[in-house]
Amino acid sequence: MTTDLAVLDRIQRRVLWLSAWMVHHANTARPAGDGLKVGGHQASSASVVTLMTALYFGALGPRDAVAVKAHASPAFYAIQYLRGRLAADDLRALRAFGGLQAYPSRRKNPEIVDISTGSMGLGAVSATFGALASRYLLDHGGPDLPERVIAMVGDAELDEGNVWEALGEEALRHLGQVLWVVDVNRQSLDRVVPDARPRQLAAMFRAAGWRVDELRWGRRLGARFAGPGGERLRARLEGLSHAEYQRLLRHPAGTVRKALVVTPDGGIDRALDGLLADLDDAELAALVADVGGHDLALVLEAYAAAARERERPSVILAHTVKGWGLPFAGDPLNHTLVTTAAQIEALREALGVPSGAEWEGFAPGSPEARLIAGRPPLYTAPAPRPAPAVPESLDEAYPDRLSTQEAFGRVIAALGRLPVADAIVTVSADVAVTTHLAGWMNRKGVYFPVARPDPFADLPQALRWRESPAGQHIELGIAEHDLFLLLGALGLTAELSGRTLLPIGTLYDPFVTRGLDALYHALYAGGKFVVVATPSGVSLAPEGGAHQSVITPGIGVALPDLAYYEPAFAREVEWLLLEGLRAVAERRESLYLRLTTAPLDQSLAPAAGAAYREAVLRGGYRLLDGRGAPGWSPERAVSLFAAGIVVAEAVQAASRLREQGVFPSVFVVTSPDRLYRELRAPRPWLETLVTADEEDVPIVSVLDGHSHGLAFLGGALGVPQLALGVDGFGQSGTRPDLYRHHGIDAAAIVRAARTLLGEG
Ligand SMILES: Cc1ncc(C[n+]2csc(CCOP(=O)(O)OP(=O)(O)O)c2C)c(N)n1
Ligand SMILES: [Mg+2]
Repeated sequence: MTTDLAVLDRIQRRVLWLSAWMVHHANTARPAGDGLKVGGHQASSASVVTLMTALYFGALGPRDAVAVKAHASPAFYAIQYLRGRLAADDLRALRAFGGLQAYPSRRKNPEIVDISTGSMGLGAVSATFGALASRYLLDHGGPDLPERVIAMVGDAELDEGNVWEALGEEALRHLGQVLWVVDVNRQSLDRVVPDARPRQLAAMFRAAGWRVDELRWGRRLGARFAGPGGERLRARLEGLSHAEYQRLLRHPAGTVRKALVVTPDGGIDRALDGLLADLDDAELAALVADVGGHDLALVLEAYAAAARERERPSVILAHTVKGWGLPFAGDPLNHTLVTTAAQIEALREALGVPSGAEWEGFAPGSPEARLIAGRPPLYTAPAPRPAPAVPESLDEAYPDRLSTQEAFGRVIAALGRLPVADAIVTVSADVAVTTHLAGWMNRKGVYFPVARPDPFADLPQALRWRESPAGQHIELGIAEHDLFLLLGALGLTAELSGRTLLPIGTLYDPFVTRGLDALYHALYAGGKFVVVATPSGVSLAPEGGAHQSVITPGIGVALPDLAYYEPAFAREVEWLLLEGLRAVAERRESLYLRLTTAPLDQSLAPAAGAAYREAVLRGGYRLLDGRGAPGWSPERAVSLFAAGIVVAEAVQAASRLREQGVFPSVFVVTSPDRLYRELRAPRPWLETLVTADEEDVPIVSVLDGHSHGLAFLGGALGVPQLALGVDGFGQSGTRPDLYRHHGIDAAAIVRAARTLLGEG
């Protein structure tokens, strides 16, 4: 054990060196050209060097996946290099175009990064939902992979509310395979963190049902504390505020003693002074910096204890020094500091790295190389199995009047009868019933890692709440961050565990923005899933402005890797949901369906058929054709483009316009996003919708959401356009009230058309 520790210590010094050096190199040796600072977080890396060395060279098993604290990426890359998974040239390209990313990114470096991190708080939580996803897989006959999930987290990162949103989720309490390692360096970006924080953290993790292990001091200080009079030293150190302790770390060695033994009234604590008399100044300075998170043996013990816990998640609160071993260790402003030439030179000497050997690892046959060679391999996900086949259509029969939300409920219930349903898992943040998942849930049950009796089992209930490990619906608290991070995690099991799930999440459309950062992260991290957002827009009329969504069409258009659709008719919902699931199965993209509770007359829809289906998927189709009417001329023609529920308004407007001698065509836009994205295609679908004789025909667009969602149409077709939509906050009223108020009703469409024809 002793030899191992000595070898591990030499390894951690090399990790420290390489992480500091690659950042220094990125900032000094590479011509930047643009005058921008490269940056790279030497101090944040140094603070986890011991924790990460102990993990990657002493604790990690081949079935363990890791999410690394975003700002520790240099230390992570140094470790991957020493473990033979990166080359020195990779390290040289840190933060360069095409090189290693600033923060660990599965999207860019899937061969080494298990779980993407970056935006504070999201990485550790996605990893933890990843553990829930793998538990779900295991409970549904899948592999037990990854077997453990370990997240390294910054202490100030835990300020982010989404962390506690997640830790409140009851299912997580049952995940014994989760370990968080918190780097308690008592510093954030700008400041020393509040003194009560570590105590609060321990209490909050305990309250969430976690096993808490705190590594406050190292063994050398521990031994002193246990010796005669040692409690006095402990009381003195633990009585210091964070800022006072950080100050102690910054003191020149010669002044630490004075700082410790001088009492507030200017006297001398003789007992304490005597207690420290056997230490010279340098020894004393080193002793007070002996925190638990830099004591390799303690850290290894803590990892072993956490691995034995199987019933509940564990957290290790490891006290560390930000910038450990660097000249700016403990400096409250060290977050963005990068070593000077003189400082890196001194560090090289201090860490025993020969000049010219800056990029070297360990020589073959050296004790360090032998230790590394003896470690089990790092996690590599199994190759994904072929995904389940998704049918093209269900051929459901729909009633004459139906909303797209009701259609979704029917489609998902019908899907439940097919074999592909085995791969489907639904998730909702406390709105499963109101988003029409009840039929599906009755059939498939609710997932919970342990079976629980239904307290209402003997009473008549419209929805059976049967919770068991076999269930296929996961119900979350009212926590949209959790919804999107869990969807992202369930949507990444193909890559991380070798099994493809088809996750479908439901929420109210106005609350997409509530979880938007998490949705963005889930997509960036590579998750593939379906989001059904319903109801949307002001069509939810009496519910008022707080529940109506205005800006989500723009979000749907803008988010990468996510196809946004707003179907009008029930058949379209069926086709789009099936196609979305196929896109998930084939790892192409995610789907965002924006639905409504307002019913629409289904007899307005085109007859079902392959051409109609293709047009729906491509983003739109012509519903009513004005060109066939006697007397048609382009000067008297107008194109009405409508998305979703307001197609009914466009159809009504068309009929009034015809009465006024105008020749309207009505186009249904099923996806503003698809139409927009495909503008750069050689033959954009939008251009195929209109004909050559319509090339000067102006456009009125309308949707139940902000007008800019369709405002690109006129520019794309080179014709004048008036874009109608909801450009202010909503309010309560009837649907006609609100459509009139926001100018998206048939009358407003008619007015806009006449304005464009110069008859305003
Ligand atoms: C959501 C978000 N807000 C702000 C930042 C900017 N930021 C980067 S690091 C940091 C402080 C992190 O402190 P901590 O988690 O304690 O990290 P460490 O001390 O280990 O560097 C902040 C605020 C960010 N990356 N993400
Ligand atoms: Mg910190």
